[in-house]
Amino acid sequence: MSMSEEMMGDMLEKYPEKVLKNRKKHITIVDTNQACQQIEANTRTIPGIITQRGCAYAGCKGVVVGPIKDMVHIVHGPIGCAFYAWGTRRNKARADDNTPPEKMFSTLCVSTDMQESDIVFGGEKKLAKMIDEVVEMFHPRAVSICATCPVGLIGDDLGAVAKAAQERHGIQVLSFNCEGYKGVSQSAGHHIANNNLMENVIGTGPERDPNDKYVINILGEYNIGGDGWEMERILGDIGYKVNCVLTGDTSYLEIKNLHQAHLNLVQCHRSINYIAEMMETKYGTPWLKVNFIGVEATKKSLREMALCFGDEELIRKTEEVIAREEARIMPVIEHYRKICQGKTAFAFVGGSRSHHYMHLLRDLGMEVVVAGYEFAHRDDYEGRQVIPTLKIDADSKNIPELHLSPDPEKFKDAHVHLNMSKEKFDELNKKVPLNYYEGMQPDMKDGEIMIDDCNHHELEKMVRALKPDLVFAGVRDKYYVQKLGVPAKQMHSYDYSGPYAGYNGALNFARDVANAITTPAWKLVTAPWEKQTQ
Ligand code: CFN
Repeated sequence: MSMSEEMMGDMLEKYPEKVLKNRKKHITIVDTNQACQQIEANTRTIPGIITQRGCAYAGCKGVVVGPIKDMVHIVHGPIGCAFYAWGTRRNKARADDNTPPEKMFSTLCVSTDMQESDIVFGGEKKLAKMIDEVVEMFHPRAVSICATCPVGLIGDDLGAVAKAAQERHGIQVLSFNCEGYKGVSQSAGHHIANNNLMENVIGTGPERDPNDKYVINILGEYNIGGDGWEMERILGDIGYKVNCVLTGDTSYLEIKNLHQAHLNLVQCHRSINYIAEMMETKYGTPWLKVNFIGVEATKKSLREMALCFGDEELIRKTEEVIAREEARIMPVIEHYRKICQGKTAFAFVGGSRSHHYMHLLRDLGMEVVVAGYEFAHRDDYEGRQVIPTLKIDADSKNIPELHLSPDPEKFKDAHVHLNMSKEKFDELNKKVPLNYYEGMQPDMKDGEIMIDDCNHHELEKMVRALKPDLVFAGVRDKYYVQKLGVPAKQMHSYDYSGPYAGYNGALNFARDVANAITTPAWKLVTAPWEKQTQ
């Protein structure tokens, strides 16, 4: 029996039989001889287990809709739901040419503060009044209403209230039926938010300017700790025009113009794949899965993007920026790498970051020996092969159309308009192959553990048994891990640090990781419960 199997047995033995059977399906010991190991994911957490997941409301209001800065977001529900979705995610925003300071509302926490009488008699009137007040006081460009659990239970008709308010005020009022209990995690809320934005906002702005070149959106980037700003810096230097970042530091106006881009980049696939796919169907906008977390991952993403546009000048500029940035940061990274080399980590974050950060940790010579997501779906774990079918059109210098979809059938007609010879493209494509696996498992090694919806009991057992040097987790598991004497970093909001994306992000991250590993503080900790048994 391998060490991993032995530890798993010990970890699961506490469970009643039914729970054990269920949890086993959510845990995989990686065996690279098997082409695809299945893992159960995106299913209901067993009641009573201390899960780290959030709810549908968190996924809709907290993740996708909340960061839109020029809208006022009304939480229809008890004040607690509003308060806990306020300000904790560190999705940074600032005024810019599109959004003056008086149209910035992202720091507000607005709620109908439902009381017992609202539950008994209904909350629609209170909500309608609140919309009127908000419009009068703030003059936002649009308003959102997000439902919490009790609203669904008492049956308030959010859609009708929103429609009437829209007619009264002449601005868009979007209602999201994202009651917390919908689905099994925040993932359902992402989907609800994606559908509404696609149906009612995206594409309502003016048409694309035909003279614009290299226009892109970054979908699934929320500017946590300023990540999106660092990506925009790099992409701007290369010559891309970033049309919209969805939804980090973004405005309602920019989302209306989302259809103007030539290419959609998808940073967090889990929360935004729906919009990427719907835009591909509706507007023919190709999308490319990227990862700007990690030096190597950033380089790969930049090269793939340039290849999508099939433009020699862009490829030259891309290499120039990569060389410039690497020359600047690699000596410092090398210094930190000496400290981090050979250390092990656990990564257990949300629905995409665990995999993204594996790349950056590898840049530092570290290995992620246990990894998992809270609410990802099977494709985020298992990966899928992406086979681009290219039809080359060497004459046109128009917009690129390259589809990187897992379904080659769907894209038999996909094509790239090249601004270089076909031979040159083939040569580059050999170096940077535009087909790859995305997903966690193909990036893991034999004997490493992949675990879905890991709970308090399981993580504690694994930390005790495998003694990692560092754990990347959320705010709920950070502190008990530290009480076990192991440093833990909160990878949802980066504690108070960041950005961690791109080149400057890699520097910040390397410094923070090296600091965490070398501080002697955690080794001096005795957990309160250990003291009691002494
Ligand atoms: S910023 Fe994103 S990257 S959107 Fe998603 S799946 Fe959450 S809030 Mo926390 S950090 Fe996390 Fe991802 Fe996409 Fe953040 S890994 S859990 S719902 N997430």
